[in-house]
Amino acid sequence: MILRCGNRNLNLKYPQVMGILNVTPDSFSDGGRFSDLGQALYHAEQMFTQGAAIIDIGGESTRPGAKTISVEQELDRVIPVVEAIARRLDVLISVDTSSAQVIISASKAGAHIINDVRSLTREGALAAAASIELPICLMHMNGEPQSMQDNPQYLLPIEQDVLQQLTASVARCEQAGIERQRLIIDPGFGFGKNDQHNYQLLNRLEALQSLKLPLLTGLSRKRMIGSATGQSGAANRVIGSVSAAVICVLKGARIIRTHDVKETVEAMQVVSATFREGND
Ligand code: 9MG
Repeated sequence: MILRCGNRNLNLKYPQVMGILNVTPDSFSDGGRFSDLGQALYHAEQMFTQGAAIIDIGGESTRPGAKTISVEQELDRVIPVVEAIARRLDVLISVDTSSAQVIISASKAGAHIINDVRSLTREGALAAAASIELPICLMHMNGEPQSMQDNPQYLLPIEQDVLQQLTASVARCEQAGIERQRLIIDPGFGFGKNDQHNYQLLNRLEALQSLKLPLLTGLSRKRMIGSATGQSGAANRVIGSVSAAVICVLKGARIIRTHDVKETVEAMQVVSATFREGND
């Protein structure tokens, strides 16, 4: 299966790795703008060399309890990085945003994919996404990042809730004129889900294949990995994260969002070698 990403194609017959590039101030050691850009480029280049097919650039933290920022701040952080990467690297650029203005500006600056954890629910985002021609990743979330981890509850089995919400998001997009072949779905591990919800969802991930859309997953270094391994520091969760990524692709995921590109690419190379020997 091929996903058209602007003027580029992404082959989803085999799993692809999306490297995470956070451009929030706390992700840089010094606050100067110029060096921020240099550091972002260095990190992007490193992930590209390690085999990332996509770099996902985010200027607003979506961690539980994270503060929202103004659109101007987000544009200021994200757009120069998109432009610089588009000029220098032959890699697909994804922009992690919920803001209509950022969606439009990112597409003009050279982005190939929009990754919205809020599934185009912010004001103007749906119309903005309809006005561009890029793929959009729609993610399941229960609540808002500020409060989503305060005792999350589900009335349905988790995979059914996720499937229902994603089905509704897809229908809403199609009604707004966003072609189905532009959509990617994501169950949103860690977004309004406790550890048990997350592992139930991982166990039943194949249920999402009924939507027949490309599936993206992001479990990299998340708390659910630490809860199984006992590793409290995020940087010590690499092996657990790669293991979870392998489970995801065996259950249908084709894009893996990760901090640890080298390790994840190697694991995906083993999965791809196995897939290549299967029946087409
Ligand atoms: C921005 N972001 C953080 N976690 C994510 C996840 O699991 N999926 C997607 N699509 N984006 C995420």
